[in-house]
Amino acid sequence: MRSLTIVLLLISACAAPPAEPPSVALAPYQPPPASTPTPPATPQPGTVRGLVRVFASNASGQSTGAAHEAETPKGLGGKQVTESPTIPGELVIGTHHVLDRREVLSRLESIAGLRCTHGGWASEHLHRAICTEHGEPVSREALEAAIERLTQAEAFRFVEPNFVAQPHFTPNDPLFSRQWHYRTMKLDLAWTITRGASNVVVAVLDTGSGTNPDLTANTLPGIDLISDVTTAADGDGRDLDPTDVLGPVPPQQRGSSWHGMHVAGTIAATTDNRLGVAGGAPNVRVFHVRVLGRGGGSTFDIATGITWAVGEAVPGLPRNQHPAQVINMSLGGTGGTQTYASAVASAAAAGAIVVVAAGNEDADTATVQPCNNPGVICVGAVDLRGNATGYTNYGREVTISAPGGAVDRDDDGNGDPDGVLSTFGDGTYRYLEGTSMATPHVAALVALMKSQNRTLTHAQVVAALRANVGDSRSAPTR
Ligand SMILES: [Ca+2]
Ligand SMILES: [Ca+2]
Ligand SMILES: [Ca+2]
Repeated sequence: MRSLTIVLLLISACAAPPAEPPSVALAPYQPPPASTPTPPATPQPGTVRGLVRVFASNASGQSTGAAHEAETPKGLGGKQVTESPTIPGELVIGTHHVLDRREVLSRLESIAGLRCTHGGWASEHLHRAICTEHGEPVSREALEAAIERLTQAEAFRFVEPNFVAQPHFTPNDPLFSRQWHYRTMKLDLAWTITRGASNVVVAVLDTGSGTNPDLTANTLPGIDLISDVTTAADGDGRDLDPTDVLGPVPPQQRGSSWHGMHVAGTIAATTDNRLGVAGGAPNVRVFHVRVLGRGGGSTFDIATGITWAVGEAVPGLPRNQHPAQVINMSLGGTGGTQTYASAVASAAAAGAIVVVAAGNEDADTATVQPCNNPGVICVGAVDLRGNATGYTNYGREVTISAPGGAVDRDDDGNGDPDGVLSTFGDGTYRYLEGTSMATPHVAALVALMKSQNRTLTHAQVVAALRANVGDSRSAPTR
């Protein structure tokens, strides 16, 4: 079905778009900087003893992707970028023959009624005209009408407005060149339209928070909703400190997996700050809802997280002061249908979009919760080439696919694993792979969309996503 090759016209209503097609070129190899994104040290398989698991791994564990046919995705599907703004009152005029400035201005006035001054040459056959009316630049509409008349009269070889061209936003974060996963989604094109609104908030329901200076500025206060003391491993049940103390994934019994920190960094790592990585929605904000602890988490705690995140009253808890418009859940299992349905309905009623992972078992999503809840956007994983990864789950429940990476591959030959590079809670940056990593790419994209239009519903978001993806026969829906 669909791999996420996004052109983001959907969020471009009031945009200042780029003048050129986006670059998808991958960066050449560079020697590792001081803040080296460390290749995976220990396997973190997705399976844990709890009902609900994270969908990530930093070592493939799957030796073959043979279940998926390799095919290059089609790309942009013929979508056009929104027309650029123009410089008021200005025209660029191409001529067949060398004309002097008076002749150009004379034709503009006699044929189109335009009063202009000559604004110089780009070549002997390329002139600029600056046209005014009552001391103001001629309006865009009047210029368009004049261009029509001049074209009809064949006054020149061509006449067109002087358009504003802009560079694609390339953040100065030193590790951005290794974040191939944003470029394959064409998020760099999206960033010329919006980098997100600071009042759009994404809740990350996952393992808890850690410390990474590249994420701090975009992080709002969160909550620890793990009700079972053993699972929580922080000495108590629910509390207002989402700091992670123990990862959910054996065999690591000490320290965190920093799964939630990695997910949060993909959404909103501080961007263009000359440090570390970029985030997918650079100016939106995130908060951590700690729902996964030792061995995983419970569907009850996750449901609590959803309702609290969107600002609903939860007896016994202070109300969330910064309700989320988007919820990221890079987790799942095979139970809890009614519990998820109830919580997801609450999110929908609050206008929030719920984005979840499809899972990493190379299996059908029919029974995967909450992926199979019709109210969520369920995300599969593709690799650097846009093909389904060997691990991704697949099925008609998968809404869309996004870069999840493959850490045992180096298809771009840059010497680094083709995983998703993001923040860890110990201040480092790591490559991970998984539908867990694909999901926050879509959550970030939805946050950008919400930044442009806060009223977008689940159905509208899904329709917009589906209208702007490339097809790939190998992507994870069958
Ligand atoms: Ca606690
Ligand atoms: Ca950064
Ligand atoms: Ca690579």
